[in-house]
Amino acid sequence: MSTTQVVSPLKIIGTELPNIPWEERPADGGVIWRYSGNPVIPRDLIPTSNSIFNSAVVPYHGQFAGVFRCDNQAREMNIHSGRSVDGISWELEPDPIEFQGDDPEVTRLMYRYDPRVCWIEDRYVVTWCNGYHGPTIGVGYTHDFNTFYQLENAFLPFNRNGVMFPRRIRGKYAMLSRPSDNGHTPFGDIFYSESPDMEHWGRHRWVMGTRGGWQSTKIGAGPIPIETDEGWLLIYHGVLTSCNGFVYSFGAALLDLEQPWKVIARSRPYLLSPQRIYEQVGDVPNVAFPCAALVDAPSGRIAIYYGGADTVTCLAFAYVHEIVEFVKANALE
Ligand code: BMA
Repeated sequence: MSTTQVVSPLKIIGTELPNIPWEERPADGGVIWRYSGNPVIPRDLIPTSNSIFNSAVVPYHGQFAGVFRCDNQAREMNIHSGRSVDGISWELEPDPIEFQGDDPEVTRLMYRYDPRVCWIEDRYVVTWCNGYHGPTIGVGYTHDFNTFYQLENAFLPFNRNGVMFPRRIRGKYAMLSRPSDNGHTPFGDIFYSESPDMEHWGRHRWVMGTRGGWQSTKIGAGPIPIETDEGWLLIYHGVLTSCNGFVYSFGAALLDLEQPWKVIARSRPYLLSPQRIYEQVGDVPNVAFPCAALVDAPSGRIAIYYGGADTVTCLAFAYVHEIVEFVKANALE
């Protein structure tokens, strides 16, 4: 593993991650390039799984841990804990996470999918799309990826893509989300909400909505936003409706640091669209759906984890400062 020295005026707020999974940019690579060994997680890594995708990983005690969307062979959607030494080769718990909580009305399982994991203050906060008479945003936390505690659902149904910011903003916890409907929602804008206690969410602000092309049907926040001195780098998915159905790509935006509902710039082209066979062929064709990014702040290297075709988990690499430059140089008006 080599660490290319990149000179950039952009300052990334974060820690070093010298063992970030990494592969150098190939000769024909652009701003973002895929791991040559994709997919990193096959659909059948655990005996009961139909598919493992749209999953979230974080650094953990010098190695890596995460929460993984595993749809089982009954096609029930749930989330599992997992660990890895190198971020590429993963061991997942065969059984889904069982959340501890005060109120069985809240912890009762309907379905869980599309987790995100965010280190905030002293714990790993997990958010996911939680079935509670329709999809809403479930919130929980863990200290060790063994015991997980569940808090109140953040919102009323219907909502998806709940993504926490990694620190308080203006003294409050902050989350992006995407209000939706109970089906394969044909619309969707990103909103910002804040909370004093991670249970009561309010002061909702509209962040951004659909635009042309790859982001014309709906958009939703992807990985935990990355803090830079120029703003929050948000990688987000965008959906277009083709004659064959939805196509999920992802791009990036830069949000104001203290008022993240203010968009500084947003990319007109996508960063990555489903063009490889493992993104085009699977249970849901043409889906590249990012849920996590590891960051090595000093070098700016990031490793983006995304689901391929709602079937497998994939990895792509980029530099934070190059994505920020890409967003600014290719910004929507
Ligand atoms: C969304 C979610 C995602 C999925 C996507 C494409 O509504 O269900 O988990 O990747 O559709 O099927």
